Amino acid sequence: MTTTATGTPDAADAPRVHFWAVPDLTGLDFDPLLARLLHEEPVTRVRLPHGEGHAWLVTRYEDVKFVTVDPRFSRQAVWGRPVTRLAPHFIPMADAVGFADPPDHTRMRRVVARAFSARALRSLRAHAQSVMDGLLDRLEEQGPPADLMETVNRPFPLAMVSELMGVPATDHSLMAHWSDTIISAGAGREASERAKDEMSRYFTDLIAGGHAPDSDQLAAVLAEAVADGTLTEEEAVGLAVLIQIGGAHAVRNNSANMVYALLTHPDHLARLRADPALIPQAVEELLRYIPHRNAVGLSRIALEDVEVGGVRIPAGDPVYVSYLAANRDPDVFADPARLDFDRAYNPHVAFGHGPHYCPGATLARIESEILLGSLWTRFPGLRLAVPEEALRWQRGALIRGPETLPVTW
Ligand code: FLV
Ligand code: FLV
Repeated sequence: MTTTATGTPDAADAPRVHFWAVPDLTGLDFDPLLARLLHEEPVTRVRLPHGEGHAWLVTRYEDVKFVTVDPRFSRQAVWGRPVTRLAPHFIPMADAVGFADPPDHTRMRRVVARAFSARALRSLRAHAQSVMDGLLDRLEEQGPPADLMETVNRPFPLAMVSELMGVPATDHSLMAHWSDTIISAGAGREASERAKDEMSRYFTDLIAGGHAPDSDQLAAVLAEAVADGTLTEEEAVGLAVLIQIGGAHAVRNNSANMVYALLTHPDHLARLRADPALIPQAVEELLRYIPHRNAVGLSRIALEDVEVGGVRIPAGDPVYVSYLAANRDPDVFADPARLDFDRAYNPHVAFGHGPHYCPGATLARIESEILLGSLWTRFPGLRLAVPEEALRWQRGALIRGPETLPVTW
């Protein structure tokens, strides 16, 4: 980019603004615009279906990492701005961790870390296997064919995050309904905002009630943090809502995409079944390979002029990073479009990077490992019950996944 004699950027030289129509994609197809921008315009500008104006989009691995750790890019400054975006509404509440910068952000995350301690995770791993075994018992009783989405991929992560949180089983379906409505771009702003209100009221009561049976459970940890003044009630509720949504909705879809990937890559599946010790590494590669979402999630605002990948981003402009594109950067990942369980070097950013790195990453990994390690052990002949072309994929989604996963065995 050239500058004018006065040193101000010449607007005519700024990258042109691409309208990102965000098509409903099939299977694990990679968004063609995103692929093209990574290779041709790694720091560019986009306009998304909702909000106003344009935002910068950063796609190269090193640039993505740079933006996510540099405090000159602020999440807090996004709140209240009509930044161009995929969803009609914002997912996090005003005081939620998603919109916080350090040091507030650090204070909130420290509280959550207690519910994700090594001790809590050990106990969650044991719980995960017993929940999975119970779901597969029921699947066996019911007999083929079955929708794996309905019988396994939905209830499993929902039960796990609810256990972490301290939400009783009787409220699981309520949680599923709220999470799906809030995280859908297609449900409309009104329905999503109403679901957000209802879900926050639920967590306000759960936290205030102090009903969590175990002091490690997040509702109890959050209640204590509110009581001792570490968190405001709004911050605690905002944290609970984001963790419940991420834990139930993101893992349901991502783990369903993993099952789909294996069902449609028979050689990969055969290797995993012959060598279960390979599962953790396969899960890492699937995390890298699966295009988890449509478009991009939450932007950051440049607090001052910052140069990214040789391009000057002016103060005040919103900036998105694409972790999906970064995971396909050929400078980091050899033959990035290939699903390769032997990939020796795989520093993927599927869980994000920097302060906002997913707090549930370890739990999500445990859940996917247990899912892939149990399904074919229990049902060796498990396969799609319909031709691959007949599968239907969610439309208008933020997080991508199949509508149903019909299988037989
Ligand atoms: O927390 C965020 C998040 C979580 C997630 O599980 C998936 C996402 O796409 C996102 C996101 O886009 C922004 C977040 O703040
Ligand atoms: O997909 C999004 C998302 C997911 C999530 O689990 C938490 C979030 O805060 C978000 C978000 O803010 C925007 C998304 O598109």
